[in-house]
Amino acid sequence: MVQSPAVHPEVRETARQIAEMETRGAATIADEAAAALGAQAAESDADDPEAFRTEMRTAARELHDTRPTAVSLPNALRYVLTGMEGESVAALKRSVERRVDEFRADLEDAQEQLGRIGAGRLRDGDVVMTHCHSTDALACVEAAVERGTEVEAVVKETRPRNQGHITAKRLRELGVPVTLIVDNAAHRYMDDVDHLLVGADSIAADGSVVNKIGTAGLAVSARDRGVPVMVAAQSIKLHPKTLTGGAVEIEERDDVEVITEDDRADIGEIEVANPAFDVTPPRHVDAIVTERGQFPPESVVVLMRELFGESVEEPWTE
Ligand code: RUB
Repeated sequence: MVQSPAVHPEVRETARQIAEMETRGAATIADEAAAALGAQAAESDADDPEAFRTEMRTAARELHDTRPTAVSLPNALRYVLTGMEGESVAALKRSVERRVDEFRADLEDAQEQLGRIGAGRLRDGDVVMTHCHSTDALACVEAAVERGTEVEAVVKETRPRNQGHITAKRLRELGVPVTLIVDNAAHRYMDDVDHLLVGADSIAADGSVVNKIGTAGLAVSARDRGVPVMVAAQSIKLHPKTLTGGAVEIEERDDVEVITEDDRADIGEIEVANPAFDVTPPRHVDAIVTERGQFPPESVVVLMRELFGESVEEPWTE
């Protein structure tokens, strides 16, 4: 019987944390997944190069199969695995470790850079409305605050997981005044805000933005009120498969996030739907702010071609 290669406990634990949303948000997921591949490589006891490669692919698959929507995850795995090179296990290990370090450092630099670019859109006295918790979106506010720009925030709680609470906490740490609202109050507050500021899990070649469920309706509301919609997203959020007609899979999560089993039993026979993300069309987005500058959504495809070309490898499936 062929033994399947050992997956490092850190890979298994990282995969569990991503699947159960203890680790969440597209950039953080990518960062942790890359770190787990680093642990797999560093502590591998594979005795020949092919065994090492197989082990890395198996680990990457386990991480890949956790959540389907944030493209930063496959983009991170691809970056690490395509840089794996060498004739010996020792050389392969070094190449993976180098690639992981590079990826994680680039991620941090990109977020800082996009924060500086996004901050340029915020003026003294502006009020931003946020949805969910996005580290890329918060980087823009942080850079603005560092420049001395005074901003306030209307923070949507973001059912069913209330990631708005994390956003509110981070904003308070930055000294930003926060008004927390329930999701249903968003349209009521649209006249009081100057920007809708959100992150992204994936951006398609046509400029559509895939982000936390509720973003699409919020963007319609913002359009209705003339509020500009700003999407903060590092280039690892660009979904290369959409260049060749692939679709972004929208994750459907467990019913218990929406309703307790007791409440459900009390109501009687119902279906519960819990899609975690939705798609905002490019016509409802004003700017996608990346570390390479800000783009009207329709032209993000240019950056995508430059970064990925036309072919998209999936080295974990080989
Ligand atoms: C998080 C979410 C965030 C993006 C961007 O969803 O939709 O807006 O992931 O986050 P979930 P970041 O909580 O289900 O993972 O800017 O930190 O990458």
